[in-house]
Amino acid sequence: MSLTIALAMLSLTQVGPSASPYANETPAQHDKRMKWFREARFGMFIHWGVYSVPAGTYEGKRIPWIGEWIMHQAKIPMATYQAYAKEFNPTKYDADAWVKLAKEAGMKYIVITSKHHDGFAMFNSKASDWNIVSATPFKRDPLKELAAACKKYGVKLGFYYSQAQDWNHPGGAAAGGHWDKAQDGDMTEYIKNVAVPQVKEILSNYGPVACLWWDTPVDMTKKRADLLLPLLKLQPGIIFNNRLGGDYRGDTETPEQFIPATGYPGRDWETCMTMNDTWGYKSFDNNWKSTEMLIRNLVDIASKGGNYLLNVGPNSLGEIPAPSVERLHAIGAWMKRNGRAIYATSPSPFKRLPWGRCTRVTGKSGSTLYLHVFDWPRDGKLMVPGLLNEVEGASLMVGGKKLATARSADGVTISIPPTAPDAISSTIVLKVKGDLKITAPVLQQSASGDLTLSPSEADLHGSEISVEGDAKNENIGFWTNPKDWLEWTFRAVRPGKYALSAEMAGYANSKVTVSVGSQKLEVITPATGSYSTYRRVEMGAIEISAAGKVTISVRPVANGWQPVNLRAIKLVPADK
Ligand code: FHN
Repeated sequence: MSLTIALAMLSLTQVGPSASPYANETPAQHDKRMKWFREARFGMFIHWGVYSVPAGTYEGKRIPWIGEWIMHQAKIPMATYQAYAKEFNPTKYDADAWVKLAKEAGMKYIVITSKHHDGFAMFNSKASDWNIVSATPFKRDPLKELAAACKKYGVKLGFYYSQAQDWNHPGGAAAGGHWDKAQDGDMTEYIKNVAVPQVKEILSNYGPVACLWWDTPVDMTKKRADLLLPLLKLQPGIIFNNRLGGDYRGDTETPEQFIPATGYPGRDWETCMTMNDTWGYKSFDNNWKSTEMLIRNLVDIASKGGNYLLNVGPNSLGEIPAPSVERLHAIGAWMKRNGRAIYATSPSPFKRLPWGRCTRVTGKSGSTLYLHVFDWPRDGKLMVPGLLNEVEGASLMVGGKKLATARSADGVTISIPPTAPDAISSTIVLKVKGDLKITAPVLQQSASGDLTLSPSEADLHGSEISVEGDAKNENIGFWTNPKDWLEWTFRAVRPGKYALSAEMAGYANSKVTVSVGSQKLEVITPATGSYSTYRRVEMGAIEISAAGKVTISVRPVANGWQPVNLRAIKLVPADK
């Protein structure tokens, strides 16, 4: 079908819920469409635009916060901001080199900002002159070049498009607040006149588009979202995220700058994250995450069934910052050795492992468990707690050295060499027979009654709350959503009265309820000045009336909750 006919058909398409190209998709069709995404696990996010010219500095001042928001943060008038385009001449841009870099890092797809909130089209747009071909000395269309390079190297390409927030087109800044008369206008008109034609352009002129990455759906009513949704039909099979608005859930959840505690069972998801503290280039942001953290994040995400969309913010010359390149090379080297344990794997069957993470591939006769060991045990024994299956064999992923195993009522113990093959994360391949049989080890109170309930033993409920830090410095963090809560279950052996205490940290006083059956303690946590300054809080006393299963839960109190970090809760017999 020609493009003209396809577009004509689109204008006849009825809007409404049926405007979704996937409204009648069967589960099997959905799985087929999501297949590449589920296998990919690792992608490159690229935030690139005119904001790379000021690079975080305006009128001699370093503007706080993320670089691509500089126009908004410094309330830069439209005309002043638009003048930056004249200096945007990325002569060092080399699409081939970018795609090769992504591919060598082990990334299977790229998502680039085709238009961010500054409304600047990084492509040749007929819908607005505020685009890289018309408004800059560069004159080239970088997306055309990127699409060609992606095709050449077999890397999928997706487009980010800021549909609801556009500070340089009248009506586009309605949602994000505006500061210049020239921004006045109607949001629906902006969507009709700018967003709709531009989304048509990016979905028509660049070959296959693997995903559309909408963003900041402020004020995106269903009516407005329905102006955009049918356009996805221009790219059969395209994936779109959950940020379109209008209550459309899309295909993917998009946790930003964090890794959810348990992933999103039943939903596909992708954590997007910066390597420093900004998405768009800032000349003075040097707060780079370590390669160790990035690799472990990737492993952690894969172990929870998600993808890692890791950002680079090229400068105005078209160069990806050297610290990003360095890290991507290091990740690539690790992926060459361990990628088999990441791509196309399923989430871990274990709730938590004391030394690292697990990914798995399950077949008809058994499973291959990939054990990602972050903390290599010094005693030569790696315990896989609760695993009851018969073992077929164990080996190191790199080099294939066979490892002896022993099974006991507590799980499987693998004999390992004295030193870790990889300081960041070593992979052990453990093949087991039959359906997976795993028992969650039950925490048991000691005979003296003392019990420490550690973060990694907790059951976390919610979207953001998660266990942070390494084994020695664990805490429950990212507890920013007051709906999130947690609980511990243990077997009590010594009934009696217990004093409860916990170490907590946070910027402000906060209120939580600690419950044990019908007993409730309302606890006020102190403002400690930071999320890493902990103070012990005496929570009060509870009664354990009989030996057996006990559950202790901690929930935010609706009025008075502020984010806190929580370290282990301690139970000590009250008469001690
Ligand atoms: O406002 C944007 C931000 O600049 C960046 O693009 C991120 C990436 O997920 N999305 C928005 C904030 O959620």
